[in-house]
Amino acid sequence: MFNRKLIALLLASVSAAFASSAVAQEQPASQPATDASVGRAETLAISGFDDALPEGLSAKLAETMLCADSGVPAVGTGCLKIKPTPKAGKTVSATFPLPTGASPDAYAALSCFIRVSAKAGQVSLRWLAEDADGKTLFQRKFSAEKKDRWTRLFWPLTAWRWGSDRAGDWTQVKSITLVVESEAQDIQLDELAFTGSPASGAQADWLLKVAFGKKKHLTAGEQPLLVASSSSHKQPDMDKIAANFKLVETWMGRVLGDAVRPVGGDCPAALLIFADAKDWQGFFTRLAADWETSAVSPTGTGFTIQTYATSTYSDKFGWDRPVYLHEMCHALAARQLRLLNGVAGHWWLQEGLANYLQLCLYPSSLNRDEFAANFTKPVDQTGKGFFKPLKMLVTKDAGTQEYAQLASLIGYMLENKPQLLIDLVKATADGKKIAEAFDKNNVSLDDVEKAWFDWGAKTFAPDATPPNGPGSFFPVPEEWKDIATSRPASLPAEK
Ligand SMILES: [Ca+2]
Repeated sequence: MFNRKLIALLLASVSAAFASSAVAQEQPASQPATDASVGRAETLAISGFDDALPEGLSAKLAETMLCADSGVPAVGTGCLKIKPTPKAGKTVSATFPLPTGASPDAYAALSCFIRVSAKAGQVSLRWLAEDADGKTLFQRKFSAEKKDRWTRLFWPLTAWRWGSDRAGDWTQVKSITLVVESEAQDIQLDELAFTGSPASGAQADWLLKVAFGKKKHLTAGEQPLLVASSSSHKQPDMDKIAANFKLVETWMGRVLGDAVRPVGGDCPAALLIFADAKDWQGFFTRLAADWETSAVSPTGTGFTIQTYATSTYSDKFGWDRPVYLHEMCHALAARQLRLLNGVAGHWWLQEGLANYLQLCLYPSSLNRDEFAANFTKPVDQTGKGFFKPLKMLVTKDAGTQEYAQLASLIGYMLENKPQLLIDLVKATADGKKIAEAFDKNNVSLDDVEKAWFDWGAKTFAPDATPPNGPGSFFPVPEEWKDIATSRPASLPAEK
């Protein structure tokens, strides 16, 4: 089976020190910042908190008030005080709608002055950037230390993590929410704004810096695709991997139709290739530090987070490594289809697509006899068999043992129910119930399970002819027809 495990980054609190990506500037209380230092010309002001509370401000389990009398405000005549009134197990937060028509993607960072008061001496906080439905598209953890003076903080938009609700881009962000995640007497804010001009390619530059630092590396591919490697790959190899990436993008565009709705901005679909497992796992440590979360290093041979696919160099495979294709498919499904990686409900489609494509091009990844043997007995409805009831697969973030079934399910839908697959992807990406997609196509989950099984029993019957030579599962997609014929007859298996 595919030797790939999903281990997510854990959302845990880390050190009190500000990571390099949240830049602190000290601002003495007696010296309010000037307009020049705030850079007004390049600023999308959310509020200066001088004359009135910002329109639409809402708070959960907190009082919000203007305060002009509890110290010198950072800028102007007033600031905002958030006074938590916490309840066990409930979230303390304050939400700030953005000005109508504002688009934060035109700015480089969120910025504000902050001053906190807490018994612990510091407060754990998190920004959420939300779409029109209030779903989190981006998030940024940070902590603020108790001080008697203002600190100005910047959070570059390149170093915000995606949320686990919805994939999107900064043009869709309609509000930001400050979540208070530890005890605090009060939190004061001033001059809340998006600021600075984003450099072209900033997201890719940030990613390469986190991945490789000053280490020598090669890159290939054109935006939105990026392949980068600090390992033994030579440039011709890099170009071949990038060309393969492009074919995945073309294939996805052809078979997924109007489910292709890329996130905008300069967010790349990337494949990062590290020299060895240690270097690879170091990337997740550095990434977690930049995001101020803590990381659990992945095991196996590849891992994709957001639109960032990662793997290592292998002498055995060179450029033509099955796991590269697999992870590139995950990265593109996130960027082009807005399917989240490592999130229940999205998982079965992500893994179905990646494993289907892997089996199309690298059939040695799985033994065809497993299908032949298991399509002869009914699906065990208790979920203990090789194949699981579909109702158990579509809601989970499960493991590698279901990859083969998911690949066959995608294969079935692409051949027989392509519109159903498109509608399932769209409903999932939009956070809707997948029942809507089944209804629209006049089928039920049970109908699909039965039809998929009957198709599989026929397609993988011991006397059926494999579509692309012995041991193959599915026809080679047209994008790879020329390449597939020039490949060695039997590539090594990656298990
Ligand atoms: Ca102010």
